[in-house]
Amino acid sequence: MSYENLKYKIISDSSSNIFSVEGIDFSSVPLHIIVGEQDFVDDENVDLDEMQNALASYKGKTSTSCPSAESWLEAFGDADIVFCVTITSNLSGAYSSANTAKQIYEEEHEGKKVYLFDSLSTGPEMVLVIEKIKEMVLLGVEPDTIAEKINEYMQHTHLYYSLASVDNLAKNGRINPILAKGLGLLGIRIVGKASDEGKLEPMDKCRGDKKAFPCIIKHMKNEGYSGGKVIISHTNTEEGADELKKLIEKEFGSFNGVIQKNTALCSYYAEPKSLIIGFEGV
Ligand code: X90
Repeated sequence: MSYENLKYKIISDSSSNIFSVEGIDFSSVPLHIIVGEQDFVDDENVDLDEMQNALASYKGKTSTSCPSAESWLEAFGDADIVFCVTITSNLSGAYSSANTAKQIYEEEHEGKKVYLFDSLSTGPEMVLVIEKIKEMVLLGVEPDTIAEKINEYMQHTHLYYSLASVDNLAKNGRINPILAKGLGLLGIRIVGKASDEGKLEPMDKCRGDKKAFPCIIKHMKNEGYSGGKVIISHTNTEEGADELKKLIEKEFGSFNGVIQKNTALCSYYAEPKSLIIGFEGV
């Protein structure tokens, strides 16, 4: 079978913070943020200010939920070749439901194929992977080779974060409660990374952005960063993202990337004034 005339599609869950990708068929499958009676669907219509207001005033337990297998299937549509990138399987059920959808899709449509990637990460690192898949699809690289190269590429991309609070992570059991204890001090930024297993690995406590940003730069250097692509995503801190961008320019000569906004899922866990940074290292 010639693979050139096949219909390709890239899909991710909404933790990637993007709803479209220029020049290729792409869909985002929403996670949900539940605040009491309110269900915030993380798609392009979500009102992030309304969500933050609801979160600030609601006193009960809040939570998130991952896409169902049905919603993944719906996103696969009628594509022949699907490349599907999910948030880390160690913190969410999204990978597992996507895997169920993959089994069903491949069984129901002979010859169609879903390549599923567990990012072991989220947000900006997923965007790097999506961009790399797109690049290869447009170059006409054979799908099996794309999958192989993406698995290799993911070994060299990294994710760091500076979090203003770990409350929602702790309340939802996404961070070790012993680690979380004492991290909630006002003005303290938690700088850390996505571990190799796709969990949060807090590394430093820094007082304010002035300390946190140089700390991120130090870690980027340790990961062998030397001018590769960078994506910064922020929750309500365009200023913070800009400041980090300038620091990267100063340290490495240029900023080879973009700044994005966290949408609902990432801004629920990376609370206001937090940043997430994905980059290519060694
Ligand atoms: O299935 C669900 O309900 C979603 C659960 C997601 C839990 C974690 C999201 C973290 C988002 C925090 C900083 C980056 C951490 C990366 C660790 C791999 C953003």
